[in-house]
Amino acid sequence: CLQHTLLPPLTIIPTSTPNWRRSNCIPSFSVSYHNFVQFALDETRRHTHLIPSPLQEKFSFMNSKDGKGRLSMLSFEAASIRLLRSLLIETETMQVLDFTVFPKAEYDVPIFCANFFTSAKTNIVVLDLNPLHDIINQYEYKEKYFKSLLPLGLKYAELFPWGGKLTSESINFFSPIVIWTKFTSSPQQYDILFSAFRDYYKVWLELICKADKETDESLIFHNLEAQHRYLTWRSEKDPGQGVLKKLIGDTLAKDLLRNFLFNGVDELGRKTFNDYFPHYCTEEEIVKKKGNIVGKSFENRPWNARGEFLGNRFSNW
Ligand code: BLA
Repeated sequence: CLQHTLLPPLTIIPTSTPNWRRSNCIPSFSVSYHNFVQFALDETRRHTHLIPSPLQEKFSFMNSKDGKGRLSMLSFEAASIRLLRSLLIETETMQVLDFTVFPKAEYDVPIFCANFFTSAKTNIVVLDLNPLHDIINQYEYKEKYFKSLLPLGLKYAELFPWGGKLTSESINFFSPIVIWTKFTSSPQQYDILFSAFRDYYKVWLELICKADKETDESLIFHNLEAQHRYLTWRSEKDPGQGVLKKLIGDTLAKDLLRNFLFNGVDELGRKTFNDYFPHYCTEEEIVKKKGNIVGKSFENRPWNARGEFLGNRFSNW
């Protein structure tokens, strides 16, 4: 879309622009997440050798059903990385980045997670080093990976206010340095978001590069099960599911979720969603019956500056 270059940067072409409608191209949003992915790949290659994943053959590019949006997928593996994958969605009305890196089971390093949903007006952002194990009750795991990162988290917690209530279980997958925020679209915010993404990715790369490879079979299994539990949660409850289904239909969306985004959910373990999250089902039923928002919690950031959890210590690990 050459006309993008003629526009001031960081603006949105009104959807009524006749040229745009005719040329069927994606409007220029305030942000493009391509740079984010490019940065991550370049930075990873400075540390390790990336090998294209076998998934790349099947998942690379898709048009949305209406032909007006596109989905671009990339996936790689590396010595200590089971799967690095990214999904970019660009349509007339939204830009989405879902970028996640899963370590191999020999490493108990957190999962790198960047989920950015952008529409003309609003942005929904999760950026985190999702802990593999329980950090609310397991002091050692929190100390091992997050103690030294708290200043980084605090810096961005000031720049990005807490995004408000969220599905209660999600908090078990988040770390004390999670950036969970919503903001109205503005160029400055994207600059800060890009800076946060770079900082978080760099520290994650350091963690994975310095991590000791586990040799104890039972601990490797423990890591594997934790990853399977994470995949089970996300493939079932990802809030992006509805959007994906609308874009590419139920069957392709399910395939994308289970075989690409959360690849491993059908192979790494046998436990089901109910096995891992029995409490959730009961709660969801209550929510459905009462029609209220029992399932959402944490109006405010539930960690203090020392990374101590302030909510009730319920966790269903
Ligand atoms: C909303 N996305 C959300 C919310 C969270 C996340 C917490 C707020 C709603 C809620 O509490 O569920 C993200 N939740 C996560 C992440 C984890 C988690 C990263 O538990 C990790 C453990 N988001 C995407 C993609 C799309 C997307 C691919 O990742 C679209 C294709 C969209 N996310 C999206 C939309 C909303 C949302 C539209 C608002 C809808 C809603 O609130 O349910």
